[in-house]
Amino acid sequence: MRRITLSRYLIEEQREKGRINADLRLLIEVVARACKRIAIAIGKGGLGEGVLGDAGSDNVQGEAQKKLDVLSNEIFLEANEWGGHLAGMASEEMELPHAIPNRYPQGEYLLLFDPLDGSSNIDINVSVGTIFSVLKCPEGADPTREAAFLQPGSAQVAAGYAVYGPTTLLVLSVGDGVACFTLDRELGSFVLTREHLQIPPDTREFAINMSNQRHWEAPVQRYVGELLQGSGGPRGRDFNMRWVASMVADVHRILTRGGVFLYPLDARMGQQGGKLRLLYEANPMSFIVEQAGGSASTGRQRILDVRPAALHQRVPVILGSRNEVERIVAYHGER
Ligand code: AHM
Ligand code: MG
Repeated sequence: MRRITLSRYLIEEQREKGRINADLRLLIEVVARACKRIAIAIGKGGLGEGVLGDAGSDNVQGEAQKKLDVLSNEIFLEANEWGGHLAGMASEEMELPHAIPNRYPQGEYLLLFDPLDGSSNIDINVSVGTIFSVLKCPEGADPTREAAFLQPGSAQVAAGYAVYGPTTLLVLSVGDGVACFTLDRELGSFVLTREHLQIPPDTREFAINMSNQRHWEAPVQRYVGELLQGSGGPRGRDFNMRWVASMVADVHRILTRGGVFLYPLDARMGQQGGKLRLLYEANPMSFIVEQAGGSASTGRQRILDVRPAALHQRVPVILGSRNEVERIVAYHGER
């Protein structure tokens, strides 16, 4: 069997397809290496120093940080600042963009990331992940300021995520479909295991935190209510529900067998606009989902078209199988 490593895949994307340049290839290789280090730390669990438990600090969103949130953020910063491929970085765990130290050369790309997504699953041995998004730094923009990062998701040049589950996977798109790599732990390299991932347009599976039901808006109440009525209701069939509470794992299931994921607006979050962050959660996941033939919407607008106003802006997220997302968007329009 011909084994295609991530390095070879990227070289082919650069040389044969001309989709990426050497700097973007390096950037993705460095991100993959950082994900490997995070996977190793997670794999140690309670045997590792400073892996499980609370860090005793809050991030910019006022959420309690886990030790692994802090560690993963440091791994990402350290791995990415010296290669010369980046102009700047921004993270869920940092209020302001991270400047590339002066002693290193600067590149043309901006890297945005959620270093450890699904924090509530860290200590219980359930899948967590890393999400990343790559933008170009606009000509003349200052990459130490948030304005440089406030670009719509449609401007992303690459996006991906790692899932740290029973196997460690890296799912990637450089705008040429979606490919999935599995970490070969003996060799220490990511190997291509699925290419041209496609999300089926129809599904019988949905993912939502049902405990928030009483706070949802009417269109989401209606949609989920119809699903719950099963074969006796307006949809005429039964639906299954799954909620891992790690967006990476929930989205990965949808990329594998279809489904729809919702983190909708909630009456308690009116001001903040949603739970999930636009720039380093919703946008990269929406890029991947669209590249796999699915759809991603806030309910009122395509996520990749949202013009960001702030680095840590939040949005409602509805993504996955195209026909279900379209139905939910239509319900929003009927109000
Ligand atoms: P995090 O970035 O702090 O981990 O929060 C994001 C996570 C998503 O991975 C997941 O979809 C959601 O929060 C789970 O929310 P809930 O705790 O309501 O189930
Ligand atoms: Mg997150």
